[in-house]
Amino acid sequence: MELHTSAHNPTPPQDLSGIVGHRLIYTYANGWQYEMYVKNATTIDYRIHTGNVGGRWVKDQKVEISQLVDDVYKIAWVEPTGTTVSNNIIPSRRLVHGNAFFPRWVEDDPKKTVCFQNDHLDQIQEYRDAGPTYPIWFLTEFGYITLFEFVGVDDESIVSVAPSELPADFLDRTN
Ligand code: FER
Repeated sequence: MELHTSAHNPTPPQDLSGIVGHRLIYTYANGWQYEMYVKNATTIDYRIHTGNVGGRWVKDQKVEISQLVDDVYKIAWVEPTGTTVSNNIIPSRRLVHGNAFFPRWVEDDPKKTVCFQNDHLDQIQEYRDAGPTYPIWFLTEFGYITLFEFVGVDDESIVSVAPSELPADFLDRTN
């Protein structure tokens, strides 16, 4: 069924069942490989496998998830680092479009953010507050989803170890 909005009702009905409880592994056009587990309608866990912050991983990042139309979603959030991310995800087309806005200190020294962030929140917030924030580094890339699978909601075992602790063939699994 096609859903119509109007000036009086601009928000379409929201059905997030096509994205919540799913794991996505995707590769950006610049070669960076990311994994996102949409743990529930307000929370993601993620791991960054390769790229300038390869090895970084995060649990319990609060996010806003919107269904734009049909199988088109937007997931957006603000990191404790000060980085903001707004990604469009179209699972049926295996397409991600990522927009990430990084504070200057992250671009200057990305390794400062490579850790299991949950164990270092005080340090990360010190970095964030020390800056510099500007000029923001704006990264915009398309990505391709190599794995998209339903793994269930609120499962703490899906993202529970560092990228380096995963089996060597972890990223090879595609569907
Ligand atoms: C993504 C793009 C950017 C993503 C995370 C980031 C989990 C940002 C990470 C960071 O703070 O370094 O698709 O997905």
